[in-house]
Amino acid sequence: MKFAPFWKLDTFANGRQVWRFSAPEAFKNFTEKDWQTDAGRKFLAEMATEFLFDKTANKNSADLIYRQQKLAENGSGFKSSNKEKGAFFNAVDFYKKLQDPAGFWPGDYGGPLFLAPGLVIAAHVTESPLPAPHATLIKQYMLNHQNDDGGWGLHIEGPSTMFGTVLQYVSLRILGMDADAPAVQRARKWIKKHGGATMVPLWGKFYLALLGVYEWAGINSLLPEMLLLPGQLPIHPSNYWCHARMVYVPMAYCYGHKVKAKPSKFLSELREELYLGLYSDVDWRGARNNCAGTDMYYPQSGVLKVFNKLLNVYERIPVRPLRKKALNFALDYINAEDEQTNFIDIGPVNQVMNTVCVWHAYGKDDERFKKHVERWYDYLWLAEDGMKMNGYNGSQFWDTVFATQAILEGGGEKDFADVIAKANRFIVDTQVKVEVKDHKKFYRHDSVGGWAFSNSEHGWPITDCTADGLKTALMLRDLKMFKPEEQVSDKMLQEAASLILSFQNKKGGWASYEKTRGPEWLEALNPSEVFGNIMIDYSYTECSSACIQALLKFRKAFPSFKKREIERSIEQGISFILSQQKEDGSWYGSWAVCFTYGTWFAVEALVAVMKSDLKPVKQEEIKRALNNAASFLKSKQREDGGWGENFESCIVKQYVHHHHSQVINTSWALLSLMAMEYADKSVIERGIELLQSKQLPTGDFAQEGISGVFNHNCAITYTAYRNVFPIWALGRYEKKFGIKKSNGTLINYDLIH
Ligand code: LAN
Repeated sequence: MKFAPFWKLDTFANGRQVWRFSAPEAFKNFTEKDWQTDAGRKFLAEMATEFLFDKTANKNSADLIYRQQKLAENGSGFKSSNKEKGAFFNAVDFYKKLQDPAGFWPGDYGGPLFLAPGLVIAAHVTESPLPAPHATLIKQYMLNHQNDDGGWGLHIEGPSTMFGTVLQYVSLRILGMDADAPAVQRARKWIKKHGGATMVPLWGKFYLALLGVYEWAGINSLLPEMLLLPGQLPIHPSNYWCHARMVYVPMAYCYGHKVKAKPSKFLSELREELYLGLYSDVDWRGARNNCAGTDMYYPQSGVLKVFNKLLNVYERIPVRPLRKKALNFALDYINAEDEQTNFIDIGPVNQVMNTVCVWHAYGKDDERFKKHVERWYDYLWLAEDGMKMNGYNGSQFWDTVFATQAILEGGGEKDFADVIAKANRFIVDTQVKVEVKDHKKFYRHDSVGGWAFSNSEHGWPITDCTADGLKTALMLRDLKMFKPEEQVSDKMLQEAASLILSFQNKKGGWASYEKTRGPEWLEALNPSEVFGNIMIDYSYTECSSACIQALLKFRKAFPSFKKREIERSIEQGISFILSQQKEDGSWYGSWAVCFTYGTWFAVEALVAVMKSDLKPVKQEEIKRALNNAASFLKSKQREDGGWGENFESCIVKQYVHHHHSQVINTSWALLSLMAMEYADKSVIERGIELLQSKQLPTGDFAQEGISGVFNHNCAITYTAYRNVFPIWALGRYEKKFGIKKSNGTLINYDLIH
């Protein structure tokens, strides 16, 4: 690696992580112009070749840049593992080397292919081009992930879609590739073969319209006035899932103002490249409801079609004062979200859209615009396949609480006390301590006591992040390793528990960020075409299980705090989980792949309640549910002793085997079986043997298939999972049965620790 050393991950105590480029001496202080000189171009081109990524064996990169740099920094990273100590110890001993001094584990959270194009387009529209070294590696990433047929998927593992292809096409052109470069030509061929860019789904149309290479007339009304409706009306955006809401607001702003990049020769060329005929001949109105078959996951409902027709009629002569008022409110809303999240915003989509809005409203010299641009880099991640845009500003908190629980499960606090101490610090620091400004005015749920998925600068608390934060904080408290002032205080533990209670839905389940607000029929208005279940925040098995587990643990530590309320809440939560079980004994997982994940969560909650002194009303039902879950898991065990689930499972909602066993699915299945003390131990033994056989000499595990998902259709990378879940499963095993030698004989665990 000659060029990677010029890239360095800057990390901060609050979990912020930003890749910085520091050029070698000869290129120091290079301006954008300098990079265009022969010497500059040569340097960049050579750098790009170092990030050529061979995806024939696996489309997933393995986060090698960060990992190799960190291991090199720690010196001892490449030593092979300690045979005496067993697989759990070695897995943790490796993983600890990747921990940041601030206590979290930085890592790749890429995967979706519609995120970086949003940034590239926003940078172009706002005439704030990305620095050449970043642009070079973003381009390389896109080229690396081009499918053999010339197109790009919705995410790195997916088949080509119009959405993925049009967005990468436009991005590659903006990033300086010629229209006749072979990769660009192949992409254009794909686009034309599938009907041209009028077939791109709504979000693609939106981005193209911002660029001025698609007409706003070709988009159904996004009616900013929706924000002025009474909040009680289900279609008011305050009732949507927060991600849909926070993306709707800047989209409506841009639509209302018909925001558009300054015309240029380049953009006129682009206009003529994307469609089947001449740009001037495109039937924009006729294109509004077009969507390529390759992309279609959630077709427009009849209700949405009627709704769109009505709105489009209004759009011919919108009521001026109303429009103005709505757009002003949208801008207030954007400013509030920016301020509440320190310009990180809830996610990568509204971050860049808000950037464009703020640029449109206040111009490039405004502080707010500059703050936005600074935060772009919080979303960019560098790996051996180039520079990608993460699905969030990182998964810092989530990975930290999982890693901590996994290490504690195997009694790792003795050998890894410093790892645990750092994680504890991070958990204490990232809890939300002050209420978000104007949170009621902008439809935010309370936040104090909660934890976000990434860090506190981002600050949107999530039900299960809060629950796992609370659970982990209680586990750390049980260790009695820390002074009271070093750990989450009793008061803040209680705040977390109260917040969890306040998040619970009437029917007993928990959604992701807020309570479910709108009715289920709102999904009929989902206009995205590519995502399912985005309109409201549904109750999820995973979120509900995490909340139940946390409340059960909390109740033990604080038996009299909101006693009745907590007991009722757990009881109702359990009913929800039971109601979600499928015929075959499994649970669908909404946030990772897939049934092994959902089942693991459900089983943990059911086992935890059965083990507690709270005697649930539905004991018999729980026992039956656990038995069925066991049969399900057993039925999916493979010849080699492992479990392997394909991302397809999430889409088709049926278990789909992967080509190979996967360490992550195997770990979830094993954790579930061990939690319920599955009687046929050979099933567990074979699974553990598979995990051990897959452990690399360093203690690491290879990156296999992609493991995260959202909205049923888009995959997302969780780099930490390949380490954390084997650690967890091995820890549980060794704690119970002792260290298993590779030849199958056990070593007594107590003699070693
Ligand atoms: C996430 C990341 C975290 C994830 C868990 C906490 C793991 C989960 O248990 C609950 C749901 C949640 C919070 C989640 C929801 C959807 C997110 C925010 C993401 C997968 C990260 C990216 C994704 C977001 C929607 C991507 C942008 C796309 C849109 C459709 C707006």
